[in-house]
Amino acid sequence: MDSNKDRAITQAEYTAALPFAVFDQNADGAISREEFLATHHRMFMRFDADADQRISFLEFATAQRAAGR
Ligand SMILES: [Ca+2]
Ligand SMILES: [Ca+2]
Repeated sequence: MDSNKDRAITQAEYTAALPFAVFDQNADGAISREEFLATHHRMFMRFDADADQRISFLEFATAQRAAGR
């Protein structure tokens, strides 16, 4: 996600990593509250490797490394 490798995630990098279509699941040209929350829920599940409903620092760091590959 940190495409310019400055160890910080800019707004532009964040936006590029999360294209509109990922949120707009039914492709109706708008992101509903449900679509927005569902997408973030999926992200949470991906970060929460051991599924204990909490993202530990290690899980967060691992997910960030995987995303920045
Ligand atoms: Ca939609
Ligand atoms: Ca966890």
